[in-house]
Amino acid sequence: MTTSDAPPVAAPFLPSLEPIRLIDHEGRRAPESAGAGFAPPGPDTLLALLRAMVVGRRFDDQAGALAKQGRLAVYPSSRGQEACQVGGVLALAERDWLFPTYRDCVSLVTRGVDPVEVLTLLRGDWHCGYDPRAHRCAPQCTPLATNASHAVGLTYAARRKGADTAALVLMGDGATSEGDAHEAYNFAAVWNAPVVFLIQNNQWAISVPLHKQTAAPTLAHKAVGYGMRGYHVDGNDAAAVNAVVSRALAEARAGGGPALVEARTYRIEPHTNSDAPQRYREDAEVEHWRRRDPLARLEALLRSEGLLDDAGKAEFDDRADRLAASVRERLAQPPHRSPDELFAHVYAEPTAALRRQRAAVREVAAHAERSRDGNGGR
Ligand SMILES: Cc1ncc(C[n+]2csc(CCOP(=O)(O)OP(=O)(O)O)c2C)c(N)n1
Repeated sequence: MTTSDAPPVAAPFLPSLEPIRLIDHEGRRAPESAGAGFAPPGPDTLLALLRAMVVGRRFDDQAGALAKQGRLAVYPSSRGQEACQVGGVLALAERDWLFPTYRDCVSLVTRGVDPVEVLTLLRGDWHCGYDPRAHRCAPQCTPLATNASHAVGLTYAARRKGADTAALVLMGDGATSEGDAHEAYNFAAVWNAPVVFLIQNNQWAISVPLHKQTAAPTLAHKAVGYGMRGYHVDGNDAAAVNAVVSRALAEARAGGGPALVEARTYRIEPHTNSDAPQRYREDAEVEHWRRRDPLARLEALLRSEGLLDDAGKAEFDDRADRLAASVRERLAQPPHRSPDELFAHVYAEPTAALRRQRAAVREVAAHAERSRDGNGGR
């Protein structure tokens, strides 16, 4: 029996400084010590991870091209971060919920949302673009970290109703500096909510590097202060992300509480197509991370172990090309929406201010219509 007044030790929560890695940079199985007791997924899951990453990258390239053509207003690329998004989403059960950010279009495609619906909002079309309930995917959030407390509320409520629902929250490193992130971590731990926060640490919050955001040894260490488990994983190793998130979700479902998983990765492309990254980061850094490509790493492993050959890879590429062609075709025409629709679904009952704004927009639209008719007659 102890008479100490000291609080319980934090050691069980402590993440490793070295990221958990199951496949090394060259595509070989990493030594067991690097895997921290995690086992790589079996062949079927490894193949599914690569297939989804190949499809995700092709989708991402296509979306980038559509932004260049002006068919999308903006596009935040996922290139380099596919292992995080795919590894995390493939750990979810169908009944679970996904809470993505603007960066995470590839996670939605992996979850099975129609890629055109994923891009609907970014082309200035109808609101969220997909039905969140149908896919159990929350709308992509643009305000940083607001999705985190939504996930805590949803899973806490589901648990009280007796449902076995867990949630995966995707966040960036910059989002961890927001008050909303702290509130969500705290209440998730206090309420034992079955939520896994997967931080894609791509090392930049637009132009702000990680060391200007935090003095913590790793972002995963932040978990300790809230009383939840923290895991630090190689975010370019899809096998490791999948294994760690799968275990964290299973522990959360079994009543073990939430977890914070930091996946260390890198954003290869600009923050969005309107960013100029050469103003704040070195080309050499980008090149270093380009050589750590998550797709190449898993492909090398699968080929060396005889699980994938040229024909198998060509099948993945074909699937990806077909998806891109369908997106191109279906987004060839610009959307025709009434500006009036901006005001639909903001509140169940529009406020007085919204009604005034809607009336003002209607007036401007009517004026534009009249002048178009007038010009047309000349
Ligand atoms: C609450 C809030 N503050 C500021 C912004 C402006 N903003 C947009 S993206 C961004 C950086 C986000 O970085 P990070 O969380 O690391 O995500 P990444 O874009 O790198 O995936 C900022 C500050 C915002 N969207 N929301």
